[in-house]
Amino acid sequence: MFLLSEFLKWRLHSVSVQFEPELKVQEVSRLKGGHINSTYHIHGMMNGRYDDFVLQRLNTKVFTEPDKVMNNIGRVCQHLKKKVREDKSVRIIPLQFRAASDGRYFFIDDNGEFWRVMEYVKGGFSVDHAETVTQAYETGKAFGEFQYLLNDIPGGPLEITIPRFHDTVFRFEQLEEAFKQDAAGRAASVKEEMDFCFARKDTISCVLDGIADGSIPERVTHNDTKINNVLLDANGKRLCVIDYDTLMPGSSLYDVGDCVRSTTRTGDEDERDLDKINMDISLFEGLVRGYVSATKNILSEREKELLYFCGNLITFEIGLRFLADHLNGDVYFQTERENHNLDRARVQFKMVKSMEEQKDAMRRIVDDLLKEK
Ligand code: GN1
Ligand code: MG
Repeated sequence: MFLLSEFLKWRLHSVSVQFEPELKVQEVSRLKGGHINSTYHIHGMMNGRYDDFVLQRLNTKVFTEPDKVMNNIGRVCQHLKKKVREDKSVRIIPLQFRAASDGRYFFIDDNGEFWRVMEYVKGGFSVDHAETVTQAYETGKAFGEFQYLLNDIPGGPLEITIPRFHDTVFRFEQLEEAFKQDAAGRAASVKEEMDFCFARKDTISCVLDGIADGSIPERVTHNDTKINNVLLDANGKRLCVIDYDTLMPGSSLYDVGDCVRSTTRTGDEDERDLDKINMDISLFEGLVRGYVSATKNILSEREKELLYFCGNLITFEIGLRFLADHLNGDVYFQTERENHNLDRARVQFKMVKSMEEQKDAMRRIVDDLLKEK
């Protein structure tokens, strides 16, 4: 648990009352998990009743156009609410944002910081990698359902809030540039990691190629489908998909890929002991089973063909990003220790290796699941 300074608590209180003027804050704690925004759990008393909510400061260096982020979120929430009303079999509940006293769903403080408030989903918990096949299945099903429900969102494509976010070729170029610039003087110490990346450079354009030739449709995608962005209930069933900031036009394969990266990993995203890191094939099976059961009817042939490989691709891409940030001096992802981003990059590359070794089994599993009725 992080200890918050009295000043920060006071600040969080003064922002909270912009959304809930009657609120008497009782407890504030930091919610861990994200590398970009700062997120807090507020427990308070309002009109004689206890209430809990999530207060979040958006990182506007990363999300440079927060109004566009909120527009996308507004559209998606509205559509999801309609779907949940219409179809009682839908399990995932949409996030609920609270309006500030001026009616807007955010508040900008005197320092220009961008804040917003969401309902705290009671009884929800998350894990950083799957502990059971059921958790893997529920995660795949949650993101599959999310994608399926957004398949017919009206009003055209969402806004692009971070251009080229999952453009793996661009991410590779960014790494090359970071290596060349060597801003933090770390290039000489990552030769082995760079060799690993260059050896795989020709495998990274398949999704972009598919989007360009039309065989892969651009959909409404979540783009940050880590397992800890699904809340599970006390019975381990999917309850809610969270973290809507990177909702954008994208490929379904990005979302499955990031899900595979986090869900099937046998250790933490920043584990230092790489012997603990592998891709667990039974978790992969559970995850794909859940995802396919929700999306089979909307996937194109090319999406199906690349389903077995997208975990490999996105894990590699996120490894490139962590390594680039290490070379740039840790300017993007929040870090808590020396070489934190390098440790994270190494875990991703170990996962890529493990997936390469299990490629045939992964392909077989996907093919079999797609054939099942
Ligand atoms: C960041 O902050 P968080 O954990 O929600 C990042 C994702 C990465 C992820 C790696 C906007 O997400 O793209 O996959 O870290 N978000 C952004 O864990 O860059
Ligand atoms: Mg995120």
